[in-house]
Amino acid sequence: MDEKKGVTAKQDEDFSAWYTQTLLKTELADYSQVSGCMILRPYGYAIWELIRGFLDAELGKRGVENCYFPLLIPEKLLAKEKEHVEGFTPEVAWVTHSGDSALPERLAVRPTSETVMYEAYSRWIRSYQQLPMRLNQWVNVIRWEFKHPVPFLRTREFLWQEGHTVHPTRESADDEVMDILHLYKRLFEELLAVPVFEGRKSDKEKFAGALYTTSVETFLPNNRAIQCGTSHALGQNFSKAFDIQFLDKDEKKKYAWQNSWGVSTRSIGIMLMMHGDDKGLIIPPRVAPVQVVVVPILFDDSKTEVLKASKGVAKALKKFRVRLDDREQYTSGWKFNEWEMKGVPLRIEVGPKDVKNNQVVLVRRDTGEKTPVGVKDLAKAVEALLDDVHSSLFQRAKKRIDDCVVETEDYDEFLKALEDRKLVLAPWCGDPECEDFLRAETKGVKSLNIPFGQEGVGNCVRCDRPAVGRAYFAKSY
Ligand code: 86X
Repeated sequence: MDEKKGVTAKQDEDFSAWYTQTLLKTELADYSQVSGCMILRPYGYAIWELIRGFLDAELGKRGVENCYFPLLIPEKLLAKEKEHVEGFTPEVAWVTHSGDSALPERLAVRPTSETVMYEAYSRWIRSYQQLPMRLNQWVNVIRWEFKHPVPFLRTREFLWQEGHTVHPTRESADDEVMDILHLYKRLFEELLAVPVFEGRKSDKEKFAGALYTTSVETFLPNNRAIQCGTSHALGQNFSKAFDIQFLDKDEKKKYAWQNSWGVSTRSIGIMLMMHGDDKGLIIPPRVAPVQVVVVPILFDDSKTEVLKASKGVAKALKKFRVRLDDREQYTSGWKFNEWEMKGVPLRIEVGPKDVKNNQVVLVRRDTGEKTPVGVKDLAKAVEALLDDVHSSLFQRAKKRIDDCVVETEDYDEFLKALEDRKLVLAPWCGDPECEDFLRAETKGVKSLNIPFGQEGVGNCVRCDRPAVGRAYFAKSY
């Protein structure tokens, strides 16, 4: 028999070893020959497809249409919005040759699609009647980073959706920024069971091409914060650079108001880190490629009945993503370990005694709790249990994060909490210079975001000038 071992690294001893070992052993992802570029195996890619399914349905309701713009961006076009590209230039990958001959103009491999999309928008948009225009694309992008890669969280190539919308007024654009931000919060909380906090990015941390940037952020079990998604108000910065003007109702030509927003495959890594344990992954039910695994417990004298009953169980659960593991070369114990490691939220054991009693045993991955259930109530019980696994995972993560929050107005306490790897909430002026000082004094701590509606909370924790709100700070990815 195959003696494939489970996860041996322990979260408490070496979280990053636990993480990479788990990804590899569960066949979710793999390394490739290019540093920073990873393989998404079917089990991992299925999670991305479920995320996409949720967002496509929600974006569709909002009148967002999917499209595809080219991977390659001429240098001239990329350079057109110098201000926002400048800081990123070392990360741009270039196509320079076909065969042995140099191209007349080198082509950037898209690091993001503002320039290539907005060049077309300037040719397409003429009238207020075309607005708002809302396009989205699901694509790969490349950013040639030099920090050490972390699967899903920091890779040179990743998949994302990027939405790019055009509005006739500032109000229409502002409303959408918040609507998409709330949608991202729902994606993380209702699908991935990852608690997030919404807020506005500091001037230092916002996208340079934006008027303002909003984000959802979270705090991982290894005491590092991470950005989960961003929704930007671009104002008229790009419409002026790319000449995107429309004739309004009042017959005046106006520059359009634009937004862009994105969520990437990083969301998968965040979810996996948030919920896993020393046995391996725990995948929240709504994004689990396999929600229920049925494992027959086979003995020579009852094999036929048990297999038949197991098939019936799998059939009765067709509306879930169910898998019948009837492989005969593995013991049921081996299968339990394998599916636990792979993070399947619910296991159904079917043994000879269960068949006699017309019942099965449900086992939760998150708590290990076992519940016998009669076969006629099965679909209902499974549905309820999956919902309960989702809320338990969310609550457990929420509590862990809340327990790490330190709220303070005192600078010494602030520094101490950051040193202790807490998630710190403190009144802050928001000034880029103050953020530079903070970063220098704390070995790289950044502001995450500034939750909305926190104005008038006193004075900045560091410089004592009036605070613009309370900001979250932590060591982050
Ligand atoms: C910023 C902004 C924005 C659409 C999003 O965050 C959501 C979806 N785009 C992306 N950004 C860059 O503009 C950028 C540009 C270049 Cl040239 C680069 F090499 C890296 C970049 N990284 C981020």
